[in-house]
Amino acid sequence: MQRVRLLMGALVGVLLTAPLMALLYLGEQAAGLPFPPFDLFDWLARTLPGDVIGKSIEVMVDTIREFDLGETSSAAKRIETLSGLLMFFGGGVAAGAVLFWGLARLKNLTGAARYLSGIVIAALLGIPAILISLKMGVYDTSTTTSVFWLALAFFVWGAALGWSYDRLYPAEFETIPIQTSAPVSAMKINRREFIIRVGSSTATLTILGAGVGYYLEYAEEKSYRDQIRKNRQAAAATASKLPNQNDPVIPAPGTRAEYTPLEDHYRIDINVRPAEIDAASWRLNIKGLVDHPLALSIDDLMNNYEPMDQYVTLACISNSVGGDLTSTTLWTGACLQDVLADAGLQPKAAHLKITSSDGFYETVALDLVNSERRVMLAYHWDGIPLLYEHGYPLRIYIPDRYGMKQPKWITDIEVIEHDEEGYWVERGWDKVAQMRATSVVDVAASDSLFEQDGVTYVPVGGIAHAGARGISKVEVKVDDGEWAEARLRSPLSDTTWVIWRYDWPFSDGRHVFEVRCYEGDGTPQIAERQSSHPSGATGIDRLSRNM
Ligand SMILES: Nc1nc2c(c(=O)[nH]1)N[C@H]1C(S)=C(S)[C@@H](COP(=O)(O)O)O[C@H]1N2
Ligand SMILES: [Mo]
Repeated sequence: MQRVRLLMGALVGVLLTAPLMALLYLGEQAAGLPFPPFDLFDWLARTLPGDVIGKSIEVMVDTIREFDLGETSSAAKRIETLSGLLMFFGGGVAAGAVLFWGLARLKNLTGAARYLSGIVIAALLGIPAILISLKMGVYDTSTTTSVFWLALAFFVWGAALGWSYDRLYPAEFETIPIQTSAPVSAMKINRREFIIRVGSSTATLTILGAGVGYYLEYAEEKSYRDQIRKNRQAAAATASKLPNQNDPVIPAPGTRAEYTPLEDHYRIDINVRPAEIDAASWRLNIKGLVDHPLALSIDDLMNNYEPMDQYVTLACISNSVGGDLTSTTLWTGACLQDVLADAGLQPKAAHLKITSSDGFYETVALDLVNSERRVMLAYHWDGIPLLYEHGYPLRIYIPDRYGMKQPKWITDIEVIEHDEEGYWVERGWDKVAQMRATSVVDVAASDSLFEQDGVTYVPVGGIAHAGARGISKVEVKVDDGEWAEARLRSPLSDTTWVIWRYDWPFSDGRHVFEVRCYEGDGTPQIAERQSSHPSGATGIDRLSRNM
């Protein structure tokens, strides 16, 4: 009997948690109130031990590749979104099951005590949820309003659980042993009716809440996209052509885009949903060991410093050889050396601790900043203000380092004396995170064969990248042949990837294409296969094709 109660509790949990989530979502979309499921996910991602997180990311990335779930970083965000929703939903269903099971054992609890039990269970779930939301979320509403709203929602939900139990299993039937089967079947019919009634009203609430919430989110998203389009049009007027547009080396058809369309740029961060910072009230605080602490607006950064344009290839340290967690676009920003000069560094200043609105942080050595004018505080990508997901309004660029060293959504730069570990360094990743030299075969374009002097060629191509160290040579090996030199297209800048191309005399059958590269100073890339943890993936990329 207790098992049946447990299942009934889970069912009621389903029926009541769905509208709870839908209404919380509606509250978020309509009034900027907290939405705990995503906060819960983000909190877990920050709190669980680094190796657990590392392992989960690895499994997720492998799964996405294995099952071809599309571009890695957006598939990962979809999985994370779904996990947040499912965890919260699972918690609600489990609470229903536990409550019903408990009340079945405590037979003599009646009326009010049952409601109270529901509210206690709700509090066990709700109080942590409220605390986590307050800690994690950046919401429009005041703390009091947020707490009141969440407490009310959980209270009503818990009371509804208790009430459902009381209606399904009236106290007077619990204590008297049932003699005949007539009341039992009557009760069963009542239960079925009750579930159907509750189910249809909560389904209506769920659909309404989620529907209106989704409409509001969609409308906001649309106006955001319209804004981006306007920014684009304004930028297009002044945009210049890519610097290598006349290069004779044309990428083999099927090679990834040399300049990544902005909407395809990979995205990796510790948030289910990106921070949406209001730039009008936002300031960059420069503090610590400085003579003049600064609070710069985005206009200050754009107007008081000569804008720097740099084509940049960014890569995530979690990227696998040949993976898609790397992209190239045009970054614009202010030189960090110039900004720091205005703050006036004190003699003991040695490191910069950069903090972001999402709780992310990293430390950069001043030695590096002082020796590298290309380190910049970037506010534009592809000629327009950074998109929310890429760090609006401000992020840093540090040449030759993986993305994990380069905070988005920056709010503070504190000048400090002693080095500190950054977010991912504390979780076991490489302290320096210098980009590895890697080369990738994107394509052996057997549908783009061409003939020259009576020989049929198949264009083979891909990219090679070694951070800011440049690429001097790329070589290709087909099957058991010799390593042969590929042609290199001049890159967009000294820090972007290089497109290579190799036209191979076609022969049909199955062939294996391998590639390796050399850094600017001739250092060969690491040929040994190594996974991305903790210092970035290495190894020879190979592509096997039937032609
Ligand atoms: N504030 C903040 N900055 C961050 C991160 C983050 O989680 N939070 N992730 C870093 C990592 S691991 C990478 S790979 C890059 C990715 O930048 P993108 O999403 O704009 O491509 O952002 C970096 N900066
Ligand atoms: Mo990353």
